[in-house]
Amino acid sequence: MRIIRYKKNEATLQLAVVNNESFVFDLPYPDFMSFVHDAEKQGKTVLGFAQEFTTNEPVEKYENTILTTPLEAPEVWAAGVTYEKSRDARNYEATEGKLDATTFYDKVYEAERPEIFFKSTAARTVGPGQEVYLRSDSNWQIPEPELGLVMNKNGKILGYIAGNDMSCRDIEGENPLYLPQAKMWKNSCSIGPAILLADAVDDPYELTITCRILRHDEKVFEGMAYVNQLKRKLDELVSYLVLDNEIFDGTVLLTGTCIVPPNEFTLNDGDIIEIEISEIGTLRNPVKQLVKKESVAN
Ligand code: DO4
Ligand code: MG
Repeated sequence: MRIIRYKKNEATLQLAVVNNESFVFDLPYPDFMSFVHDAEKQGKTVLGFAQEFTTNEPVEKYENTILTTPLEAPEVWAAGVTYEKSRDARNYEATEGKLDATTFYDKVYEAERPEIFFKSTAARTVGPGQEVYLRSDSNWQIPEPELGLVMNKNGKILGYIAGNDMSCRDIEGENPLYLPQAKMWKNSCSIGPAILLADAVDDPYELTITCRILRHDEKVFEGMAYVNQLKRKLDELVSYLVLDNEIFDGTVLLTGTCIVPPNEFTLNDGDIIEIEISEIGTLRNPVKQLVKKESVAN
């Protein structure tokens, strides 16, 4: 059971529930968190409450909707180096390919404390079909396909979402202190296409993630991973995020990447990125290259 927002008409974004047969049922709430709060007020589970609406007449099939972000996440946080694949890729970019070197990425992969960083705000986060941007001062940029956790302000996991932690490998590789610049700029984060309700998932570690990159209608990259390759537990990542911290209803935590395109690959203007997570759906975004201005002051 999934929650989406779709364009009802030019002026209206409609919250809706999608059942397992891909039928869409409108929800009379302005946003996901209002729906969750009303379920709680009535002493119902979010899944049980959502199911009640699926006895209505469906309004549409999922594939016919024009989707937008299923929620305005006030903040998006991200965990890093949570999969072996990410550790190896970070080592490669930080050491100019000397794979036998031991770095702080090895240390953080093994350490008790995970790497958690601030990734995005609602204004920088886009949804299905919207452009993600390539920053103008990087020549080595990739998507990072990640499982996202949608939480309430207490860190309770309400659902799962696909996320793209767009990243500049050259900027981070030059110096880890450049991480915020390697991770955060206009349209550098995408989430969607739906929130898979946590109560509807038996085992989130069984979810699979696939990433495809299309260039001029040709597939130039495809990679696949299992969430059970994650070094840490999802609850463990959440517990570090909320420790002595205030988060807000609808915060998203991306849980790290396990899919990295080959080292010689960089995204181009016009590429299409598809991130598919089983049971959640496919998050599809076109890529746009930002053009360098004459001076950073302009
Ligand atoms: O240390 C950099 C962040 C790595 C990351 O974003 C990831 O592993 O997904
Ligand atoms: Mg990442």
